[in-house]
Amino acid sequence: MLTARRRASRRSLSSPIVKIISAEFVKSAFEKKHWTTDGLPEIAFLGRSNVGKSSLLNSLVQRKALARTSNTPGRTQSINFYLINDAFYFVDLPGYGYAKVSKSMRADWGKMAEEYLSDRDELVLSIQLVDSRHKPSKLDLQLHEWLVFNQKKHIVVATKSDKLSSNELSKQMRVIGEEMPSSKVIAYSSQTGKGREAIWSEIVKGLA
Ligand SMILES: Nc1nc2c(ncn2[C@@H]2O[C@H](COP(=O)(O)OP(=O)(O)OP(=O)(O)O)[C@@H](O)[C@H]2O)c(=O)[nH]1
Ligand SMILES: [Mg+2]
Repeated sequence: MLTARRRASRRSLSSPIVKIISAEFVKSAFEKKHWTTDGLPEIAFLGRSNVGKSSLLNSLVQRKALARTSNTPGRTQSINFYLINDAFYFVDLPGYGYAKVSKSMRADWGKMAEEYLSDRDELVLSIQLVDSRHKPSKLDLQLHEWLVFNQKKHIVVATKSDKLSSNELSKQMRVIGEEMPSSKVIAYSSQTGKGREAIWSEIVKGLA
């Protein structure tokens, strides 16, 4: 039988988690000409407003406030670049689907996001977030179909899983899986860290 210590070391050996040496906010871009230009690979975080993009990003690098989180949906309106380990970027895209923003702002979201997603050679993986408590919305499915149709490498992360019992979560994972059948779906909670290693493992694969 393995001792607890050996078990722990075996676990850490098999852990895909990247050691975070540095994580820094680099810039907010409102236009293409402000995107970064150093050619490092990028992982993008996409999802409706308030779904937990900034929280996921913070929890992956274990910094409480690298990306701003808030209870005010629609807070992140620019494309924000965070440099991790001087090696790659996490890119926090504005949340979509917030009803109270103006029509032109909603159109801007589509334009800005589609421009980034379709033109960006540095993009190696898109992480689409959906709320684990709900069936994916029409906008979630629209974005998802766009990613699939355009053959963009992506995974789906079902956030806020701590708000469901394990039975409810299994049911919701089935529901989400049925709506997004061709994609990997990972249940996640920024409160408990559930799913964090699995997401890192996909990021490492994306960067390879
Ligand atoms: N319980 C729980 N709350 C979460 C989780 N992830 C995010 N939240 C909360 O949800 C709210 C929104 O989270 P954010 O990370 O700011 O969401 P966002 O997608 O970045 O939002 P925008 O920038 O407005 O698009 C905050 O109050 C978070 O604390 C989670 O896994 N569990
Ligand atoms: Mg945010």
